[in-house]
Amino acid sequence: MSKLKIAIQKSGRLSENSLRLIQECGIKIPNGGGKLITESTNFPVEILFLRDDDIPQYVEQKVADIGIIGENVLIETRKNLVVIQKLGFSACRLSLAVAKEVDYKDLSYFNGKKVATSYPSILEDYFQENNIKATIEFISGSVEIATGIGLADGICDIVSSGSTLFSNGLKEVEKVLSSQAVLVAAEKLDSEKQQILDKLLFRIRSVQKAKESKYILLNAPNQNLERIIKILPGMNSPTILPLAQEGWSSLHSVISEDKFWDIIEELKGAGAEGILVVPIEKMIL
Ligand code: PRT
Ligand code: ZN
Repeated sequence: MSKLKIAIQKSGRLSENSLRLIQECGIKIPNGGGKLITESTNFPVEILFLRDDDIPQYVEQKVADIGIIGENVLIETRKNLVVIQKLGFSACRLSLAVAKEVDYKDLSYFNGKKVATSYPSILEDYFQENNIKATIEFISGSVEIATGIGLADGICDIVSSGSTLFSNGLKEVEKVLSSQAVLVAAEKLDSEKQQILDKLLFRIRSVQKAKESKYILLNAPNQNLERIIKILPGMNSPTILPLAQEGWSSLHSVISEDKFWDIIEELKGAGAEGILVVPIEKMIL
């Protein structure tokens, strides 16, 4: 039986979350011990550990079937790949930045200027779309020092917390692109591999759905139950169990995490007590 080959970053900002996602899908990966390729012991996949910049090419050339990379790398490398699932982790943005003393008003500042970046293709498209004529200076790393050493008037680099820009005397002035980790594949997989991928995707989506949801348990007097049910935007109708205490029930439901804080006061106001909110490990829909 064939195996689906998954390329993930060997070491860097995507590695830990990529491996964790695979493990949360119940796929056991033996401790690699620095190996470049390893097989799962309980699911038909092989994991290839690579530099993130090489992953698009490996997937396009079918050395790997699917890969996990940042959208920034996917777009920059301009390979013919499809995004099959956004993964939500390693979120960041690609932004233009200038020295903090610069009196920056708008993008026209960059006309006639030199900008250093490791993302020349994305930046070229961005300047073209916005009618800016600037010179793009490609550098492969430590982009943030380019203005300080007089190589460029501005930079275009990945920003997450902003502290790298800050500590290099720079300020972020335009967001060029938002990025997160994505699962990519080449256009067509053979049917056996497609079946494995479908199974994997089903698991990934169950894990993601579970992360967005919480299981809620609460106690309430029976006469308030109807009101409480209306407040809870559950999956289906909630489970209601009688408590030993006469006239009281326990109510169980699933809610999305971001809604919880909005409705907690309403629930208390409607007489809910002993509210418990617990994480869900997997959610099968
Ligand atoms: O060795 P390899 O080539 O595999 O790794 P790499 O060094 O090229 O990439 P890596 O591990 O740094 O990043 C992998 C991916 O993580 C990137 O392609 C992005 O999609 C994503 N990501 C998320 C980030 C960041 N956050 C990030 N903060 N990539 C880089 N940074 C760097 C940025 O370049 C800058 O130097 O962190 C600094 C800015 O961070 P803040 O928090 O100070 O703003
Ligand atoms: Zn890289």
